Amino acid sequence: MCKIKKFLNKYSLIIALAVLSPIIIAPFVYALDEQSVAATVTVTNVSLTVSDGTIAYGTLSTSTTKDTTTASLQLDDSQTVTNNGNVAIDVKVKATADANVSPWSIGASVDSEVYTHKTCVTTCDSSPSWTAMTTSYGSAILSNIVAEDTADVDFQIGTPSSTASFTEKSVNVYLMAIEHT
Ligand SMILES: [Ca+2]
Repeated sequence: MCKIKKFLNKYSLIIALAVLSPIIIAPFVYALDEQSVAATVTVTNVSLTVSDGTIAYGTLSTSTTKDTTTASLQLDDSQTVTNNGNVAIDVKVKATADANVSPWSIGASVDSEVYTHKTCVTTCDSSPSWTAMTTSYGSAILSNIVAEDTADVDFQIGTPSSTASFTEKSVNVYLMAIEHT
């Protein structure tokens, strides 16, 4: 009995460590087992610019059209839309509703005090297809312009068949980018 007690006194520290060791080691094993996931985020930026942004149709007779294509006697002044956001965009257009245009109003075809303002986006210099604008944004005229890409738009004005107003009109146009879906 005395021998056992001496043995326990001598090796008690070793026995204690042997029992505790799994508890002490285990946390360090789990702490080393760490992995990371690299994560980034960017907020959508929908943005466009139009260059050069001005069209001077000049002085025209009644019931006359003039456009920005390179066709004979036309202005060769296509407008270039640039997607300077970070997502693909569609582009819509509308005509001004400003009082400056009065007594004219915009229509699908010219009439007395009614003018037209139209857009074309494909083969406009050779066989244009003109789409009439209104004072509201309608269907997109350009679709899926990717970031940093450009697209050309041509415009055509049509003067009223008759008018009582001979002052210059600011027949301005607005373009809006929406995220392509
Ligand atoms: Ca211009």
